[in-house]
Amino acid sequence: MTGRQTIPAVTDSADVVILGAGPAGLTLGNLLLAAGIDCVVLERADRRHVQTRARAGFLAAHTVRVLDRHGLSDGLHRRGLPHGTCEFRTDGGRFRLDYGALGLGERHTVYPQQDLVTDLLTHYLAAGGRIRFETEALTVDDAAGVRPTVTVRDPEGRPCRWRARYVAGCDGRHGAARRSLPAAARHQRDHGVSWLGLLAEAPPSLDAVGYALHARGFAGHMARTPEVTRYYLQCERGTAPDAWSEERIWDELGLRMRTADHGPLHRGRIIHRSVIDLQSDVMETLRHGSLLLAGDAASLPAPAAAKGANLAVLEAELLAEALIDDLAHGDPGALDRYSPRCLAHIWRAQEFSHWMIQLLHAPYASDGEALFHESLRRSRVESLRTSRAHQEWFAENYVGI
Ligand code: RFL
Repeated sequence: MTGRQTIPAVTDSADVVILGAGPAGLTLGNLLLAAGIDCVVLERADRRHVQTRARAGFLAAHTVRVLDRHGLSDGLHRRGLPHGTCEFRTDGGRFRLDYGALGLGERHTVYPQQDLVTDLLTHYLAAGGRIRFETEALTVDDAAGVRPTVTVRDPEGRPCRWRARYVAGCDGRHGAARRSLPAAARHQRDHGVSWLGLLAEAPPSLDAVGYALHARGFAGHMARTPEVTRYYLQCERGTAPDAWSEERIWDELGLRMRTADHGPLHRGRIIHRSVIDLQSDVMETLRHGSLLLAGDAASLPAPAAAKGANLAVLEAELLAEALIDDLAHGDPGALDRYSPRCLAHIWRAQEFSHWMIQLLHAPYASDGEALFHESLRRSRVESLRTSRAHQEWFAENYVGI
């Protein structure tokens, strides 16, 4: 924005302007609304898109407790499925870990992210929450100041501005909150691995999360609903989502999951596919003046350990507490404590996610130390198979947050 006349007028305001209607933004909106804090959610997509975007499915016990505490968990208790077992398939055979009976004794609840988002949105609207769909935030201006504004494009394509006391950046990895901050504010890592992420219209084939470690690459199996299963296939970086035919996908899943030894997969139509480059990042700090980050905008964990949506809900609760302490109780230190509180959880999740990535993927042949790394990996798998102490550690980190 340069010339003064190009800056659109401020047309509306709220104490907290929340960018993004994902798990982070909608959890935050519900908690602020319940505490009587004036807020609004600005969402780039339309309502249908927000309610049908299939992503996560494994909710940690802590996430369920947060949603329970705030009366947001009816749907997941009615339709979610408890889950506490994973199965590793390797050259040496298969073994199972009943992680729900190990570590802290916690299980996942399998509940599709789009259903959780629908529940959060329904609850927010029923409580009188304000939301603007098809309203894209373009920039967060004067985030360092006490009265920041957000420039948006409204559903008619017109630019306008919202004024806020605080802006909550819950608009994901590529949102306006991050774009308004210097690139140096981020620590990042590219794991060099890509997955073809698939949703199949087929019932789960295992009563466990399946992790297949194979010389051809990793393959994963994760239940979503009794009718839909998520699969992952490690693929070459740069693969187009539609490059593989359905037949090739099922054949490759069969090979890597060793169905000849362990039983067939239920095949079905592939209803969604995307290519995911495994990358992780963490923002140096989650507070930049009046701009506060939560969810994928704060930290992106590669999806190998299913942490992203769980961190988003945890951070939303901590951010709500901090904003309520600041705005309703006049505690000036509350927002300063928000970032260090979250970063401790974020780095724990990142470390475990990094460990999972190294467990699941063989080194590339171009890696000059491939044999060394592959031998370490085999030893790690063997330790996980045989050591109770290692299994306890795995369980605590796998389902914990
Ligand atoms: P979201 O869900 O991306 O929501 C952000 C929202 O912001 C909107 N938006 C904007 N709105 C206004 N102005 C702008 N400029 C905007 N830019 C974007 C978007 O339209 C969107 O509605 O972020 P949030 O709330 O931080 O939630 C994060 C989670 O969605 C994400 O971490 C998880 O989906 C990650 N993840 C998983 N996490 C788990 O905890 N368990 C899992 O089992 C799990 N499986 C997964 C996953 C992510 C996956 N992908 C897509 C890589 C499986 C996959 C395939």
